[in-house]
Amino acid sequence: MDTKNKGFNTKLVHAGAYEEHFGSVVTPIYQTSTFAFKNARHGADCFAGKSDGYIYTRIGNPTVKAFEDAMAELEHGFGGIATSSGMSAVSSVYMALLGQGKHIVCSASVYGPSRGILERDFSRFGVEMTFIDTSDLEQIKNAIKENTTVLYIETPTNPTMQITDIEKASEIAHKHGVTVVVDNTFSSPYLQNPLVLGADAVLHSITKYINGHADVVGGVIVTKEEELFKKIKASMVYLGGNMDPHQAFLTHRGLKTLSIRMEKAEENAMKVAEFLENHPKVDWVLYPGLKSHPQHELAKKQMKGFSSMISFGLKGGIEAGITVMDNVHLAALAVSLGGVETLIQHPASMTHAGMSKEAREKAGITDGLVRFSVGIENAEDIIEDLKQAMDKI
Ligand code: LCS
Repeated sequence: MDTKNKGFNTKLVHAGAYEEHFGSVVTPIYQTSTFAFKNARHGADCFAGKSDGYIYTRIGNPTVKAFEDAMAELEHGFGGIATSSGMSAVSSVYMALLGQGKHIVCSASVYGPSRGILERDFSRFGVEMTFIDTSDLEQIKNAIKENTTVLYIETPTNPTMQITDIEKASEIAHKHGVTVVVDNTFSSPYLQNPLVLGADAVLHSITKYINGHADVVGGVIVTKEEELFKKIKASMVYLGGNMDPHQAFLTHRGLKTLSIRMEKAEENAMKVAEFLENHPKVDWVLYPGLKSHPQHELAKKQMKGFSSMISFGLKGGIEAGITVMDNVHLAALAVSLGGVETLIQHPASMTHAGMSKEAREKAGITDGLVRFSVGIENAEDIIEDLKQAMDKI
């Protein structure tokens, strides 16, 4: 079914599923590593890009392609590249766009390993890097140098919830020929479309909202143009970071309910954020949906909703945070986010433990910060769980 001119929910359910599979309503799992060519000429044509046939699952697979096409449509891009993990998406983009003597400008507060792989690995190959608060456009202007090739933005940032103006940041970057990449994991295409706002590539850890059920690890990249698509896809294929067919099947199944999951999670998150903001033991709350969030107006303009990630600090600092984390019952004390279940975790000792304390403090990831991923349970049960845990402080 051609879903190009259909609404978002119709795309969620039907996009990508237009190939003939014996009338199967759902794209089947093509659990095969390789594909037989019709003859030698056909094989040569597939490799030369003159025929559309499949070659080898690391390069392409119908189940994976259905998911990639759906994501490309939802993100308004040229094409999708599904990967084995979100980090595989991040590293494929870095591998394609960075090189010796090249420079990347990156949000200081991003998912720990997205920064860690630059500092630990890409630095060994002569890549230069500057970490800044990309929500401050002046800092972007000042950080771009002659050899800058990439502006890498996470918005909202993990876990500090800073919002970067994608449209304005892209304008600045494009004046200098810099490629803009946005990690859209915290928003999903339901809430934010970076390519429409001016970015050149968007990526996701599909482990989070896209799949939504905490049972798959994976990633996806969507580019606006064909040229960039080919460049990143080639790096992904050589790195061997492809998504496998079973992963793609599960992820595509999860994707179909993205809207209704996001709506419910956001409705719950707003209630949880308000509860936290009014609780006497809470020092501060960061949720883009709260008027107190420093970029609330920008979030309203750029996003269709505020997602369901909340960071907060307690007056009793990290000790109080540990009491809460050790005493919740409904919320699981676990990393990851964006699933149907509520999770709580401590970035300084968990997701961002790989960063130096100094870098964390500079990025706003303080020891007292507790991160909460609100699920789709009943809001009153999530709040009751937090309340009884906070009573123990
Ligand atoms: N980008 C963002 C914004 C993320 O939050 C994560 C993972 C990744 C990329 C990497 O994706 P993965 O390889 O794990 O699929 N974030 C995690 C987190 O906050 N807790 O655990 C994983």
